[in-house]
Amino acid sequence: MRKMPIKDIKASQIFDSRGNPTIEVTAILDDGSIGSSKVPSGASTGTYEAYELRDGDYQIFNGLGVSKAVDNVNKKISKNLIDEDAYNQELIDNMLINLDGTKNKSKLGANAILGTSLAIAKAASNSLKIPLYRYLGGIFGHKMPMPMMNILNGGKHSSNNLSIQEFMIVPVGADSFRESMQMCVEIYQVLKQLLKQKGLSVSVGDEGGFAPNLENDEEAIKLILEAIDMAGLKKEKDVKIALDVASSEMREEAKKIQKEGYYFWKTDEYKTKDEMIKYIIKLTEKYPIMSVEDGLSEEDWKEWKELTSKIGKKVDLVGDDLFVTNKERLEKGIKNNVANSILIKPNQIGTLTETLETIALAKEDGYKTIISHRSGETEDTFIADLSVAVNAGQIKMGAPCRSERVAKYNRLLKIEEELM
Ligand code: 2PG
Ligand code: MG
Repeated sequence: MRKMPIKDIKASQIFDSRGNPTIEVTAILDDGSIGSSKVPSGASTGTYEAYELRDGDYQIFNGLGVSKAVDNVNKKISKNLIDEDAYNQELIDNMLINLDGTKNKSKLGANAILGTSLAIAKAASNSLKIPLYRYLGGIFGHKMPMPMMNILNGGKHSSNNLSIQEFMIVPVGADSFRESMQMCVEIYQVLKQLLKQKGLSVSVGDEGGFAPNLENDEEAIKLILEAIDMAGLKKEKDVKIALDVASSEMREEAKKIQKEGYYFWKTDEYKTKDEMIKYIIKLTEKYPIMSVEDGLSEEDWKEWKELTSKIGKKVDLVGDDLFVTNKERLEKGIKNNVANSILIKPNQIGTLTETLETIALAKEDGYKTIISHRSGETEDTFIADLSVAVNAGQIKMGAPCRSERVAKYNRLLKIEEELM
């Protein structure tokens, strides 16, 4: 088997779309091929995610510097990986996991580890002169994903009064990725006009969706349905709605007021676990909602099971904070009939190999896979290629607004052209 030794690995501190520091890792191979990876970062992070190493010095970047993670790559990781075979991703990732030695990658930092893992994969694909999606997926990776576009932001991604984090449109009637983009973009532009007409704010949240103050969550859904209609499209047939409730945040807020359920902190509304289940079911019955992510918190396995048994046959119930792209947590979900879909974020687990293993497990057990960005992003388009490589089916990357999101949509448009 041909091998390609790693010649050098370097890291630097750069910035993400929220103006916070993040890490960029560059891998250089013996034949001169280069691959770089810029690591994203979440705001509504799950408790069980792999550890994002931050400096914690509050005098500098409010504690968010990543100079320790950068040092770990430059001083520890590179030394160990130089001369190893870049074409053997599994070996590289296992070395990274062993070098760290902790369960959640807290010693070297999952950001340092993921940056290295993905930079090497990119360098390898450049060395072999094949597109990244082809390198990752082989000839079987051919399916364009359906975008789930977050066009109205709330929760921790905005300062408006909506506690639900993401209101997304899913262009189920589109025949191609290009067409799905056209549908979503046109709805986005119509929604902007609609909000303006109503005297509502058109400034955007972290993921590029509008973030107006509204009466309540349902008004957000109604406005989107109105925009779909005004764009000349049919709800249900052409476009459905997806929500990311990000309810672990509501749980966190509830804890602050010494309660055990869900606190919609922006509107001062409290729901017990039981009321939350009823609320989610009511929304899915009333509106054309095909997918609900984190409708319940990362701790509430019992309630998740109940929700899954009640509406899991007709609605995609997506575990994000619940599964954190972690095989063990997904296994627990599969065994207990909890959820039927999983959100995939490489930085939740920390290496490419583990990400691919979790995707494989989900597919084996009939769970849908949705590749996802983070709310703090960069211009890195890795996830676009990944979604095609693994035939993920769905991808969420925010609104068609803010270049760190648009870069990924544009990458997928190019991939579709190549595949045609
Ligand atoms: C989510 C993500 C991405 P964050 O909850 O699904 O939309 O947000 O990156 O802040 O965790
Ligand atoms: Mg989420």
